[in-house]
Amino acid sequence: MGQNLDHSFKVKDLALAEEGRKKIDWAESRMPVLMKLREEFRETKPLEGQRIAGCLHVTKETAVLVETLVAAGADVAWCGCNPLSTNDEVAAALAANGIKIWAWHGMSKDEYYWAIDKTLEFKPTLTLDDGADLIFRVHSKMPELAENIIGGTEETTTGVHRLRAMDKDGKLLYPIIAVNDTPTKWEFDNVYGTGQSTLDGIMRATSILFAGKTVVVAGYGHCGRGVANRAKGLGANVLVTEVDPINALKATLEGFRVMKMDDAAKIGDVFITATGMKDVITLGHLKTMKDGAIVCNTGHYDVEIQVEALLNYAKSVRTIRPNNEEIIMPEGHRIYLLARGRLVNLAAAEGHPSEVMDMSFSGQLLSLISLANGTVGKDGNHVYDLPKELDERIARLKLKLMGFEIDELTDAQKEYLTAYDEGT
Ligand code: 3DD
Repeated sequence: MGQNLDHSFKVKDLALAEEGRKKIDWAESRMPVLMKLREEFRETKPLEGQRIAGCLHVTKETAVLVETLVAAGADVAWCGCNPLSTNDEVAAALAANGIKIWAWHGMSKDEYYWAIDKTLEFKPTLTLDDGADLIFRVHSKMPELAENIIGGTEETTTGVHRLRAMDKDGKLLYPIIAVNDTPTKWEFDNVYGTGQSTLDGIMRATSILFAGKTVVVAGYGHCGRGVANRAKGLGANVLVTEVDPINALKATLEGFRVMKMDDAAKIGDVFITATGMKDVITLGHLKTMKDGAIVCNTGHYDVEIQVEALLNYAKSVRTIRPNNEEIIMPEGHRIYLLARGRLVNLAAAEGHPSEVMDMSFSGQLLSLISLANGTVGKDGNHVYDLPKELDERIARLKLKLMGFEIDELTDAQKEYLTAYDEGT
């Protein structure tokens, strides 16, 4: 593929582009729904004239989304949404293909926000976020940009929680579609994607045997449920900690032991936080853990484990394997911290498999098109859901491309749905 370099970008090393292109080609072969939609929208160009600023992990799957947005007519500028999650080969391939992208693995905090500001320099008409850092940047530092912004989308649970809070306080400067809350994202990406990719990250950073290990999963929401069930499938003894009684009850009835973190800390071998909350594993917990305990986080932000307190308290720290720091505690036991407490699935592996991102990113695409054509977001600056018919379009296409067929309701059955004159 020839190189198109007459645009602004900054990546680790453009020479990595060829390897990155192979990764993107591989992802395209596993994302049939997005590729099918790309064919359709390449012709109709529903995003013609739109300028999209994207802040989302730069992975091989994201590259398929970016190049689909361009095929649909958009002008795109991109940055990562986590300093540790950018795949440098993929970033190089996007830059070589004419994409304005500022992203590399291991960015400092200043470089991270510098990159976000670079994407905002081209005055977007649409924003795409994962964790809402770009949206927050517009709202806190450049509110004047909002007059050009038709709307935005948000990919992840914690980002949507915060945006709904802003909506409630009347603080949103433009409408947002909560892609995370779309069933074809939430029920699959969060459960099966997070479940598999989190264990993938742990395996790459430790190469441990899961069978027989006591795995403690903090949080039994969609993500935690996926992680717990995948670990169980590998033969681990899985414990769950929770603050929500309904989720805790679900975990119990699905066969997991539920207990307080204070108690789990003493017996766990591997700890995985998936709560979206801060201070879930504290220094106090870390002090009581067994020698050799492995600790990591799969939530979007790196606040779930008290990493700074741990590193300040440590007697010594050394990187024993990539994304794996051995911490000798004053008490004498060793703790293994993965990816410095940042999301282990993207920092130590490749994130979710392409097959689930296929649906999540089709939701992103259809959401952006719905904002651009005005079918969603015209009732004020609020958080909106993707219309059900669009969500079902993704599901139907996925099933068809997987080779499955489903039944359809007959007219009589449709009538029965709303009838109230028939009983048992
Ligand atoms: N996320 C997980 N895997 C990803 C991948 N392969 N590419 C891009 C992003 C990826 C994170 C988010 O899409 C989503 O799962 C979340 O809720 O953060």
